[in-house]
Amino acid sequence: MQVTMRSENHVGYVTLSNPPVNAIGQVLRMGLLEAVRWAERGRLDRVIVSGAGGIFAAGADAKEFDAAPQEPHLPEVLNAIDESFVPWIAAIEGVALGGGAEIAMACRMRIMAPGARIGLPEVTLGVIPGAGCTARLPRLVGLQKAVEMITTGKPIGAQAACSVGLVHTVEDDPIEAAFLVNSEALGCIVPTWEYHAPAHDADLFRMARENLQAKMPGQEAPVRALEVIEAGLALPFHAALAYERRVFLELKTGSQSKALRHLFFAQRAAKAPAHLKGAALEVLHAAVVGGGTMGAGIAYALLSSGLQVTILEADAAGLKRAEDNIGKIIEASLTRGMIDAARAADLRSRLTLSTQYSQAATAQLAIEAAFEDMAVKQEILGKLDAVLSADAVLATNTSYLDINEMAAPLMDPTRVIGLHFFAPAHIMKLLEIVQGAQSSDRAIATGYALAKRLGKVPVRAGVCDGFIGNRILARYREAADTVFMDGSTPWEVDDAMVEFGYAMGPYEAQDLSGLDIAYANRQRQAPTRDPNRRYIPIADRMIELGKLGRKTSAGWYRYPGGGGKVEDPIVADLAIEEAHFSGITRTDYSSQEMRQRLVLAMINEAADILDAGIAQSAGDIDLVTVFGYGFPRWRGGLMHYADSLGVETIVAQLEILAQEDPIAWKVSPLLSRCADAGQSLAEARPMR
Ligand code: T1G
Repeated sequence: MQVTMRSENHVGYVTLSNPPVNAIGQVLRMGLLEAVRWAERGRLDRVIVSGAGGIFAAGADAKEFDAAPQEPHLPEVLNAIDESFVPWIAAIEGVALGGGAEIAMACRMRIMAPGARIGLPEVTLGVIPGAGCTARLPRLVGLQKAVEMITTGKPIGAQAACSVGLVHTVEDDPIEAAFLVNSEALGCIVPTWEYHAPAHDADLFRMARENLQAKMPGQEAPVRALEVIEAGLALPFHAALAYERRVFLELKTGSQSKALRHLFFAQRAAKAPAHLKGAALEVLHAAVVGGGTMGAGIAYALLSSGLQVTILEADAAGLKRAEDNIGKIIEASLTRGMIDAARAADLRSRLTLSTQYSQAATAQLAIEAAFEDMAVKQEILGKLDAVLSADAVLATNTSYLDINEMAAPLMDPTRVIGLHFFAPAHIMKLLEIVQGAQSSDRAIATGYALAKRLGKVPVRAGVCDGFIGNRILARYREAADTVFMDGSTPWEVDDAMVEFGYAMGPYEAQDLSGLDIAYANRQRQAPTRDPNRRYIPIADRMIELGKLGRKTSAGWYRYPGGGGKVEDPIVADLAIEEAHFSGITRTDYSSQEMRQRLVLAMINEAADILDAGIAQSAGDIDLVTVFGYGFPRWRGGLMHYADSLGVETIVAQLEILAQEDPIAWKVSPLLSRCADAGQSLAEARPMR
């Protein structure tokens, strides 16, 4: 039974019970509809509906989205609640999201527990609310708040919900409070559907449309939700619901919803493999070596998860820098209201900074976040190896380097893993867990447990230059530089990729991180680079010109006065000059041609990464590209997008490019195998 019913003194208690999150599937909908009839047969004074397991309901069962809708449909169930002569009161604990919030809105009253949240995250799954919310919510909270909640998908807390009129009161025990509601007062509350719809506001809708175009370009659901809200104002309530349903069903089967649901479930599947269950070391104290930008971000993330943290630095100057960096993050969190003064004090109370490795002796985990140099990292790991207990896990935050080589000199290389955080480390959700040839199950399991504790999305990566994400990034940048050299400019390439859905293009992004990082990697790779592979020298010229990016007020763009980016004709001329030296006749690429080349380059490289077993699955590569590199979520990640194009189409396009440059565009064997077998990348498994 997913809906239990009992009555006491003419009060009905209906409990939603479909663990773990009371997702609303057909069985639960049937149970709810039966509960309405049961309450009416019993002529109850009221029904108090709540959720089992400390959660009201997480919304419609997203696992049912791919199947044809089955009766009873949720709108009809909620209309039965809304129109029943027995008033329902929603007693909300935990979360009431999507359809869960819609159940609550169909009740006469809503009472929330202080820590509960209520929201409409449907647009994050590429759909719009489909059970009356676009008509009920504006009636309850007004247009402005309804538009904001539905188009952003962001939930709000109990006090905020009470202040905007979405819930009537906030009570420690919502069920008890619902029982105590005066029957006459309850009887005076009209059904939600009888509330007057707010007046249309043309300016509000125009500004909301402009805002969505600016903030969520390319995403269908938020724009369609706005359109349905607006259309609903001019329709009778039930006609508005019918229109909402039509749009919901249309979006549910669309590519963007499929892509967003793919990511939703891929993210939840990203957890430690079953064989690692129970293998993790319990971490209470962690050490971070290096208090630079990355080290401070990692330390803040560790502190925020409740750990004791020791930051180790080489000298007093390093300690000062570390203290300043961690202080900046704490201050920024205070300013943004993400933490209060008490929380800031708590964080500081669990932080120690020292130049003495002995201060980290009790740490169960140490993460080095020092300069990207093998010798430096080996020296640090050696010092940690000597001080920490034998079962402590040693991790490196290296972005590219070979952790097998790094671990080799240690007494016990099995305790070494890579924990590759992404800047800013306390905000970016991706964590690449790099498994060395000798990394023990305990070390890997500890990495996964840390990811869960930090709320990160863990993706296991094998050892290669750049692991998963940075290796794809290197190929993306090489393709961009080739297009730039052969007939474009950084700003045209960037514009093309922003049109694809990135928040910013590869050149603007590299100006943020600094051109010197990629330069150092090219220098490191130079001895082993394929001499027959075309090399694009433009980025090296930039280093010679001292154009390192924002940090030098000039990179691919100029940043006069530290302000916004300005195109730099000197940079554009570099390509013309280099093309002349190389005897190249430049081409005038269209935006579509640029996008195609850059995306195909990434797909081809990702296929090789998957084929080599560096990544475990295409879904993992989707998580890396979305959560670490800004690939547009509503396209589902790089490999989901590739499957939407079709592997055979991709191979055919690559083969055309391979005629131009057979080395750079060598078709990944995995793509050829999938095309021959009619297999998708989602089904592909590594050869090794
Ligand atoms: N459908 C199916 N399964 C769901 C689910 C859902 N809506 N939400 C969570 N799960 C599964 C999840 O896959 C995982 O499974 C387990 O529950 C725990 O989830 C009609 C049409 C509720 C805040 O978008 O935000 O309503 O991995 O790991 O961190 O208008 O889950 O254990 O097998 O995330 O404690 C709108 C999505 C649906 C909410 C809990 N609702 N869920 O977070 O646990 S559309 C949403 C969440 C809709 C209506 C429309 C979170 C959570 P497994 P978890 P958590």
